[in-house]
This record gives sequence, structure tokens and C-alpha cells, in this order.
Amino acid sequence: MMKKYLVTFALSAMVLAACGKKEEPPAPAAAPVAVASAPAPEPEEEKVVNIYNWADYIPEGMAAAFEAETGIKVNYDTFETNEALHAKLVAGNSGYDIVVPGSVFAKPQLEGGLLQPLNKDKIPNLANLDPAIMATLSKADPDNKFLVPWAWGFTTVGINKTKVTKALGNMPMPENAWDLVFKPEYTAKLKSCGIAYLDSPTEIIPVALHYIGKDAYSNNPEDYKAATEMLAKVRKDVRLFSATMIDDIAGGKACVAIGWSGDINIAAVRAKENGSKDEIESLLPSTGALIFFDTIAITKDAKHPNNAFKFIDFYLRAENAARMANEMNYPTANKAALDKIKPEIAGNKTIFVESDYFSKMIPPSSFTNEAREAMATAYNGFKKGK
Ligand code: N2P
Repeated sequence: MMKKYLVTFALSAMVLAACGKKEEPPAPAAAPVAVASAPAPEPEEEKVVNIYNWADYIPEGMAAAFEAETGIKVNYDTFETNEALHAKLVAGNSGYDIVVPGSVFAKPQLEGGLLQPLNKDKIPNLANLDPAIMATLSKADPDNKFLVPWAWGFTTVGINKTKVTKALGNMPMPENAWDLVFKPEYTAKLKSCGIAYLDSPTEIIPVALHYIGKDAYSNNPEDYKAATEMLAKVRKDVRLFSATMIDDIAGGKACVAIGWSGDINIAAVRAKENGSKDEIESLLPSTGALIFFDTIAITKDAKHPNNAFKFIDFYLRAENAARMANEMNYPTANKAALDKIKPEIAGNKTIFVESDYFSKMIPPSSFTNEAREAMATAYNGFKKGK
């Protein structure tokens, strides 16, 4: 039996109750039957579903298993940043049925009419989701009409401990891990083994704001100025602005990175597979890390919404959600999956965070379109070294 994790989310407390009840195996999807008295028949959909998700987020073979079971072909493309997905949605006719925005972007997207509400009757496995997490998500999506969590995690500092310790020499590790990427005393030493930042304004400015003691989700451009003033001091030490963090860390291009918790853990596994003895770690900064929720949504102009509902329902089966956590190193919001999580994943404090650290973490909020633009300008100026 796994431990209970009591986690506090701003004002709402949520419990990831891990003492699971036994899951019934899911019933196979019923074949559509033509019933004489049925209401208007559903328009036949081409047997295709087009999915656009973050890279390194789906266990190998999961899409193929859905195809084999349903005969619905999955076209699966990946993106690296919320900005990239957002641009596609705003342009329209993306061709995608399912997209997976972070909740910070999903809120303006659903308010802006870029997504369509879910037909919950077609997704019975929604019942597997943790009501406490769904309540938290309702801040972005009132009444949980549009969004289903794919996974959650946090933005933090990842290190190749072996290389970082060596590069720091007799300087001890800082108490606050954010110092490693934001404080000139540390970055001046770590630039020799490589510092990498995620390449996205809405990933870097919020953590920089948090580091200088401001609201990570401030919509005030004055605050972005203060953040970039701090960032400018370490700009020359940043080697990479990267969308391929896993390979950069595992392959030795970077020894310290601002990255996502699960990806850093994947890098640790990959480095070992490549024969490296270096220790790679996802850190828990003393002042807290930034939580994100990535959410499954259906585009407004989806051509295959019914196939999309089927895929979502398939993903929400306890065993599939558990595979995601077990193989991609991200916690799931699927309560029915928790008793299927491997002990080494459930017990990893950088995946299923313990309650005392969780209460220090920064929950996601969102930005206005104007704020996002100002943030992008500030970020691009910083990146160019202006
Ligand atoms: C995918 C990680 C996505 C996390 N590997 C950031 N939303």
C-alpha cells in the first residue's frame, strides 16, 4: 500500500489518496449499433484522430494500442512550447483534434473560443480523475467543461550533480537551487559545463519573477523589466536556449538547466542507459518550484471529435494513466491509477512531491494576451543580450 500524500493548493487542499481500490478491467468499447428508434445518427467520422502533444509525454506503443483496438489511425505530432501550440490554434485550421496546452494557456484559449466543450457522456472514464485536482483545475476551466489533465509536474532546476560539484570546486551547493541558474557567483562557474534555459518567455519570465520575490504570474510589464534586469546579469553565462532538454542534459551539453521535473528524471534514466555514471537530479528549490498542469482539449474546428472522445477515454483508463506516470516520470491526476504506480515512482519525491514541499510550490495562474506580448518582448530582448 502506498503512502498518502496530503497536498495543499493555495486555498484548496487536495488529497492524492493513493490507497487504491481494485480496478475492474475496463469493458471493451461497444461497437456502434444501429437502433431504429435512435435519434439523428451521428455523422460518420473518418477513422483518424490527429493529436498534438508535448514531446516525450506518451509511453511507447500507447497510440498503437489504441489504433489496434479501435481501428482509428493516430497521427501524433509534438511541440516544445505553449507558444508554438498557441500560434497554431490562433491561426486556425490546425488539423488537430486533440491538443494539450498547459492550463496557463488553456484558460485564454477556451475563453477565446479556440476549444470546444467536451461531451462528457462519451468519456465515462472521467470518473477516474481525482475530484480535488479537478476542483483546482476549475480555476482555469469553470465546471471542468473543456479540460482533462494529461499530467502535471513542475518547472525547476535540473543538474548533472557530478559535473556541477566539480565545476563549483570548493563552493558548496546553494541552499536555494534557483541560485545555480540566476546568481552570477554560481553561473560564472557553471558556464564551463553548460547552462541551459527552456526557450520560452512564459517558462523563463515566471521563474525569474519568482526568484526576485515577485508574483510569478504578474501581469505587470514593470515586473518583467525587473526580471530581465536580473536575467541580464547572467545572460553571458547561458549556453543554450533549448527545446531538447532531455538530450542536452543526458548527452552532456548542459550540466544545469531550467527544465520540467519529469524530463529531468527522464534525462537521468537516459544518461544511465547511455552508460554514463553521472548523477542527474531534479531539484526542489527551497523557495519552491512552479507547478504546471497540461490539459487535453479538443480544438474548436476538430474534424474527428468523436474519435477524440474515444482517445481521451482510452487514455483515462487507470492502466494507461499509470503507464504515463511510470514511464514518463510525471504524476497523474488519475486517482484510479495510483495503486498501479511503481513504488520507485510513487516514492520519488521529485515526481509525487510530499505535502510539506507541495505547500511551498507556486500553483499556475494565467496571463492576459497583452501581458504575454510584453513578456515575449522582454524575453527576446534578454535573449539577444539587449
Ligand atoms: C513533456 C513535458 C511537458 C511539460 N515531456 C511542460 N508542460
